[in-house]
Amino acid sequence: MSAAPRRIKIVVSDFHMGSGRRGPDGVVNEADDFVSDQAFIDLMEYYRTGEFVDAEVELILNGDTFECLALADPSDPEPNVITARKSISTVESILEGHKELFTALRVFAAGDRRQVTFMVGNHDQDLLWKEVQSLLQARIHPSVRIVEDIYRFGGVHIEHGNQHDKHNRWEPRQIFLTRGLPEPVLNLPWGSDMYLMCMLQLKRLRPYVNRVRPFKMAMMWSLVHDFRVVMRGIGRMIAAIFRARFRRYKAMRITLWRSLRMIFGMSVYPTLEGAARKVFKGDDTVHTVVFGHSHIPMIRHVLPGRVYVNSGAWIPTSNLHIAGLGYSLQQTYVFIEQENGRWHSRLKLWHGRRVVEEDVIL
Ligand SMILES: [Mn+2]
Repeated sequence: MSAAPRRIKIVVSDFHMGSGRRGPDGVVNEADDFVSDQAFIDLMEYYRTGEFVDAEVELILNGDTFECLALADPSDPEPNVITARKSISTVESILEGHKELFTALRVFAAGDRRQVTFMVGNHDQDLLWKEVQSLLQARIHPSVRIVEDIYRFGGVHIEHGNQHDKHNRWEPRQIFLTRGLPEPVLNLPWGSDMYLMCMLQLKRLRPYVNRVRPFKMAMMWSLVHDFRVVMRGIGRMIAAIFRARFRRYKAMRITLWRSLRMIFGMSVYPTLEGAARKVFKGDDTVHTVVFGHSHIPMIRHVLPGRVYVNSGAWIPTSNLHIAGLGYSLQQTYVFIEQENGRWHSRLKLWHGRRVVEEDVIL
């Protein structure tokens, strides 16, 4: 008599993988924040061997796996006009820059009882193109699944989370813009558009800009210690907002009013607890909500018997909050297992097995 195989789902998110930590010329590429290739390769190996060799394991990469926004070509005058062709070349450069990781992903996906699923996030909205989805299936495995919005099974609700954050939310009824354009382009959220049109230049100047939390304290710190760059950033933002009003393609223009509404409604890096509560209230059958996006790993019983888990992010973070002061890299993931017919989730920290050295990101 053989026991039924264990059923497990592993959720990770926010890898923000770029074109590799080293450029083709061998020079360090500061734009790539992801240095956990070996650790993740080890995690995938761990969950397909030993006690898990016969288990049914699904690996869910819950959005922002690919850092497509930061890979915009600096010489491109319209980085926010993202065609399928541009997205393919961006994703190809990420597959190339993290070759070993994707080879390991291919090995993982090839198993009969294993599945690889990509969710779409706001930094890898490019995965919405059918052409990009086919590319991933061709390069990794034909069984690879891409979920564009929400993934639900047995009372578990998984999504990246940006759709609950108005700055980074895209319009689900119109994911591409076509009117008045020579070819379809991604309909970017306001946050992605501004990231491309001003934050990116700032990131080239201060590569850690997106890795310091909380946002308010990072602003205060920078006002005191890096005044000129803050002023430059604000100047660029104002210029970008004004220019957004007069763009070549009408469908891509952003009114001043819309930008002002976004800026004054700002809550940068929310924990998304409120959004989780809303999902629970909207559906009685959901007992677990899993998000990424916030980069803040957490597990909370927001309502009796119902749990919200955030998978965190696999990129280094500088925390300026007094309660968690310092620089850290927490390779967190959500471990979901079916026990007696019900899915139970836990937040875990991957320590890796063979990692004895790593690139330093400062
Ligand atoms: Mn995100």
